[in-house]
Amino acid sequence: MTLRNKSGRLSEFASSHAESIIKDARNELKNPARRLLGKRILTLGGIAMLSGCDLSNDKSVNSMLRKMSSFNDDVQALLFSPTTLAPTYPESMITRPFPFNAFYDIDDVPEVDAASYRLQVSGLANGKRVWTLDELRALPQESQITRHICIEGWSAIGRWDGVRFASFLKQAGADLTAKYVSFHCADNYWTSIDMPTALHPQTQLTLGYDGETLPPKYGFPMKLRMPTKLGYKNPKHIVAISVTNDYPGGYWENQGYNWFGGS
Ligand SMILES: Nc1nc2c(c(=O)[nH]1)N[C@H]1C(S)=C(S)[C@@H](COP(=O)(O)O)O[C@H]1N2
Ligand SMILES: [Mo]
Repeated sequence: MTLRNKSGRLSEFASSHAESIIKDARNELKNPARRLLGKRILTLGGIAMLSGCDLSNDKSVNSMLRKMSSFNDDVQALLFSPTTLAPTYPESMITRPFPFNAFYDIDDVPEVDAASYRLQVSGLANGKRVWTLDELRALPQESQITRHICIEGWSAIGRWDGVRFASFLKQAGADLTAKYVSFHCADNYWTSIDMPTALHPQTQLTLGYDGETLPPKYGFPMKLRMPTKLGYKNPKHIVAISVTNDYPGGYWENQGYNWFGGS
């Protein structure tokens, strides 16, 4: 079987987890139309895999996969390149003011108390399990100026400052071979991502916005910033992170938004 991602490199993660990821996603396909879609995709995908055709060279397989990937999580995950970077922009292109969005009005943004804030890390992690804000701030920080794209039809460029999520996961003793990382938020929002995206170099545990402490409306005290994912995959006000092999879903994902939600 030859599974290749966008950059044409064999994805070991994709090969080793393909079957179980497909199984999990299939279980999630609840309404009849999506179930039918899933069935058809698995058949075509199965043929591609079983025939051992080179997915990066075979044009017809490629275009078939591209079509499927717009609505199929498994295929998107298989094609995700862990190393391809999202575009970055100069400071002059930052969108001001940066838009606010949530499943509620800006007046209802949760107020999280900095002093009593604790980040819980649970699941497949054998390192440190509770983090204070000061401990997170003491970790090496980096910045990115990237584009946030919301499925509701807007995009904006912002600067986010924080800790590279891959190094945080290592410090937290996370099992980096697990399939998912899930996030629970102070406003009861939740979402989850695949491990290759969690380890992507631009995936950031964000503590600052535009050089300032992350303001409440953008997710104080901490959010996850991923320029490779759509807005709803970027959780704000994170209070708990879990490393798991059990498909965690998400607030919008469970209402029909695509789970992979990215490039
Ligand atoms: N906790 C939490 N995180 C969330 C949401 C939310 O409602 N609650 N909305 C998501 C959506 S749909 C978008 S577009 C972005 C908006 O982030 P912003 O307010 O920083 O622009 O947050 C995402 N993360
Ligand atoms: Mo969004």
